[in-house]
Amino acid sequence: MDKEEQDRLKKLAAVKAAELVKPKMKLGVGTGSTVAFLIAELGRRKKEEGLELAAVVTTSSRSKKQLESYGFQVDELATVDQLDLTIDGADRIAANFDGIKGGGGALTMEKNVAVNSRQVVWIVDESKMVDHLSGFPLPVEVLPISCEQNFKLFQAEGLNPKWRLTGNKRFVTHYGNYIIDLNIDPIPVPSGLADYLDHTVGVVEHGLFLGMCNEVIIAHVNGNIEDRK
Ligand code: ABF
Repeated sequence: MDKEEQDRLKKLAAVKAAELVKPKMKLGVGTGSTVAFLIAELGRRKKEEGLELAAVVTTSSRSKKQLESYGFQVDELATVDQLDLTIDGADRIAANFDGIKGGGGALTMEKNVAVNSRQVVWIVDESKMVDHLSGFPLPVEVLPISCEQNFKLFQAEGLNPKWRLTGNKRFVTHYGNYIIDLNIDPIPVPSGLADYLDHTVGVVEHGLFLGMCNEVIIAHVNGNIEDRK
C-alpha cells in the first residue's frame, strides 16, 4: 500500500472516530499520523460547529502543538479526574484487541492516558490488524542509570534488543529515558512478557497495551470503515 493510499485510509478512520466526540467531553487525544487526521477533523468541527470540550489531554508535544493550532486548550492529565474517551493510534492490534504501541516513543504517556479513560478507541488502517501480536518491535522505555544492564538482560533472555536511535544517537523520550526495542516475532504470550517487563527494575514502561482498548475503527483498503467492539 503506498503512502497516499495509507493516508487516505487513516483519514477515513479518523473522521469516523471523530463522530464519537461529543460537546463537553473530557477527551484524550493520542499521537501519530492517524491521530493527526483526527485532530484536523476536531479543528474543523470547532471552527464550523463551535465544538467545545470540557478538557483535552494529549500524549505528545506534537499533538499538543496541533491541537493548540486549532484553538483547543490542552490540559495536563493530572488535572483531569477521569477522561470520558481517548482516541489513539496503534502499531499492531491483535484479534483480542491487545496492542503494541510506542512506535513514536510516547508509550509512557499513552498508557497513562489510556488507563485513565472510561473508553479507549484505536484508529488504524487495516495493515495494523494481526491475529496475534507480531510484525512490529516492542518498545521498552528504560532509565538511563541501568540501561546497559537492562540491554544485557534482554539479550540473555533472547529478546533481540536494539537501541532506538535518532541518527546515530540514542532516542531520548520526553522523560529523558531511552527506548530498547525488543524484536520478538511473534510474541508468544503477551501477558507473560508484560508481567516480566513490569517487574524488571529499570523499565519505566513498555508498549504492550493489554486489555486497554474497547473499540477499534479500521479503514479497509476497499474503503469500508469497520467499527469493531
Ligand atoms: C501512537 O500511534 C503510537 O503508539 C503508535 O506508534 C502510533 C501509530 O501511529 P500511526 O497512526 O502514524 O501509524 O499512539
